[in-house]
Amino acid sequence: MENISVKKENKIGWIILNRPDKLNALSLAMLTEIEEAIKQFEVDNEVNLVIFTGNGKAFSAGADISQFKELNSISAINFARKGRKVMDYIESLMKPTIAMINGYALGGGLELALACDFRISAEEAQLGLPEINLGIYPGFGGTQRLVRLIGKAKAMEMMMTGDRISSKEAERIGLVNKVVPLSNLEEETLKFANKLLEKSPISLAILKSVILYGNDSPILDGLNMESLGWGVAFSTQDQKEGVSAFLEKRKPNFKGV
Ligand code: CO8
Repeated sequence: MENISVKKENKIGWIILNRPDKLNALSLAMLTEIEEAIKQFEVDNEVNLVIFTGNGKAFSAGADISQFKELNSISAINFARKGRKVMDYIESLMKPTIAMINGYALGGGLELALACDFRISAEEAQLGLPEINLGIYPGFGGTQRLVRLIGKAKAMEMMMTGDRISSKEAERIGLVNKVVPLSNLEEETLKFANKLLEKSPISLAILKSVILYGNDSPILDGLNMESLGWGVAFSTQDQKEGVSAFLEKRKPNFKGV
């Protein structure tokens, strides 16, 4: 891969955006590589969780603006749809995902982080959706995901002013889960990841679908999904293991089946 680097370590799949000289701007080629990496991690039994981060001083400064010059209305829609497709794919991955925000997370870069389940940010990072300053607006799902995550007022403020906010402010408004100094970012992210890795991967997968799809449905449908998911969880060996471990006063050993 030319624009990202990928590695597997201790059940974690890493996707590291790797165009540091361009602040990890998301080109069409990079989006394709991210999609490919997700495709591999999706079916890899040695990967139970995926972490995105950036090489250098940015997580990602957004879609590659240099590619905008060639766009007309049709190709702009295609660019946006390509990005959206990749973000939707990330969001729907049945394994937990974490954006480890090491620096600027702007525009499409923040939209990528929004498609992840969790965001852990370096104190030094800045977040924003500055597209309005280019005469456009977020096009990789941000207009919808940000509103759902932090509510309309703050989301509209971020999108309509284009102002960047600090990680601390992002934490205050519920945009990021945790803020830590850059020097501890990887350690703290791994601590968080390891908590998730101790759980049953299959229960996490069912829970993630119930939360994601339930959240976008009328509440009765969501509640029904919750009950049905419960039934599915009870058909797994991990559920038997979890209950047995509790009764036998030991730590469960979940296998993801
Ligand atoms: N695209 C392409 N190149 C970029 C981008 C970008 N988004 N951001 C930075 N770069 C490049 C710079 O051009 C520069 O390249 P070079 O050295 O060749 O001149 C290099 O990265 C370093 O950047 P700076 O010199 O600007 O670094 P600074 O530390 O001075 O500034 C900033 C950092 C503040 C992050 C600044 O680079 C900046 O404002 N970047 C643009 C941020 C932005 O506007 N992002 C939104 C992009 S649009 C978007 O994401 C839309 C998503 C939906 C798209 C739908 C498809 C149509």
